[in-house]
Amino acid sequence: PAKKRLELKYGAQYTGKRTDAAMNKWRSNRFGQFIHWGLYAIPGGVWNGKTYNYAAEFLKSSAHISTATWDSLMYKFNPKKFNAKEWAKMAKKMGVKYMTITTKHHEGFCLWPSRYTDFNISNTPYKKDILKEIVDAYNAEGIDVNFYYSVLDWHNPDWRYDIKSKEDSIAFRRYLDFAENQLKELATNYPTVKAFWFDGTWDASVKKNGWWTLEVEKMLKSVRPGVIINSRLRADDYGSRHKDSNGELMGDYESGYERRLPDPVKDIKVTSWDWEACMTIPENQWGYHQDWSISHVKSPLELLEMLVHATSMGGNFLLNFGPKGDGSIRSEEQNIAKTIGDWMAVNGQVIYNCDYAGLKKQDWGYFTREKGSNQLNMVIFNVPVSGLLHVDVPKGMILKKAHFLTTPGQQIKVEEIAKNQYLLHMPIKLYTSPQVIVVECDNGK
Ligand code: FHN
Repeated sequence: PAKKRLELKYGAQYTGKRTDAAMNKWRSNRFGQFIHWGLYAIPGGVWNGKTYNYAAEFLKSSAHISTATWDSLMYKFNPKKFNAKEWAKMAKKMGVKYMTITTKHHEGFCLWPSRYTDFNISNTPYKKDILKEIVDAYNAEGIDVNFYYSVLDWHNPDWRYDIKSKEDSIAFRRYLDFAENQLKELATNYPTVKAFWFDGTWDASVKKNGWWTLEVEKMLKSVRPGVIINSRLRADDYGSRHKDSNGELMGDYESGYERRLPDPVKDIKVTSWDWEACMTIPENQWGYHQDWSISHVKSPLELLEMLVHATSMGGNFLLNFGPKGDGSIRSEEQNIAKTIGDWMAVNGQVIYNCDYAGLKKQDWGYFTREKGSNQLNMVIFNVPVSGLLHVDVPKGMILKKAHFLTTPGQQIKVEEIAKNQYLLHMPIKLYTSPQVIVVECDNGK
């Protein structure tokens, strides 16, 4: 029997993908830079000479540092080497179309001069509105800026993990007002903000207040029409998160893919909604950590493959950077940005504005395609020793001609081997970067 639909007051507000201009732009961006920057960048995972291997932005908790001690890091926040224009230029060269920055992470420190707390940038030796400098510099490069906001807050005494008493519910209500005021302040004072990226919403206290998550979604959308909200903000009447109790996605896109991607074969269902995956370069470090030898550090090629993988399944890829306390960006991150950017400068057309192509996944790599285009893109990460690339097409689709993106004059042999099955003959040699083949096709609609 069909499951009965529940009447929800705080559930999904609509079904299906948003198709307005703001959402279409968000989707076409495909590649974004995540920036985790806060007081945790100063110790960088090291406290009293001891290195803590857990995520650097959790050092306060890993090293059992008192709130008063941690908060006093504020008086050391003076990034002498910070240059917003350099950050934005690096991002532009890497090929990102948007950037999402931690306006406030779990520690509670605000990168903007919030009137609702003293724990903010204006009380640091730096004093100036660093968030504004960053927004302006990125916008000047044509990069959309989105705001990350942690609802979980280790600084604010009214924050609660759960509501177990009358006192808890009074304090937490004050906290929710505080957070909503801050969000309204951000949306009002930074009018170019394109999206809000919520985090720290998994605790029982938030789940018991699903009404607030909807109120915030509505408030932001009324202050900033078109603004985009990730699913992580939301909880419904029953505390169901991301998806409501009827299984409908809440917010505008699914943001549960963290340090992982959907399986390209088993999880094809993700292509029917908007989603974004966020990724760290080391194993699990978002804020700056001095010692990257403690885990595997992903190579530019691994990261590029993830970006293509996400695009091939209709998702965005948000790659994280953790600037240092002095405002500079570590050389490892600069090198990664450069290598990815060099590839994107040549091949970006198979990422931006591209989507799931509707073809069966093959071992050599990924398909991407611009909606409605008669050009199919193949991005090859694993070249078979035979040089033969297998392609199964949906019924009615015909592959006509193919060439490497960079050498349009040189045809690659397209051989039809059986009904709806082709082999593309790729020259056998050593390739040192992901190759892009563009196939002209007839969709046979
Ligand atoms: O605890 C945070 C973590 O520091 C980081 O901000 C990530 C980004 O998605 N979110 C939380 C863990 O889910």
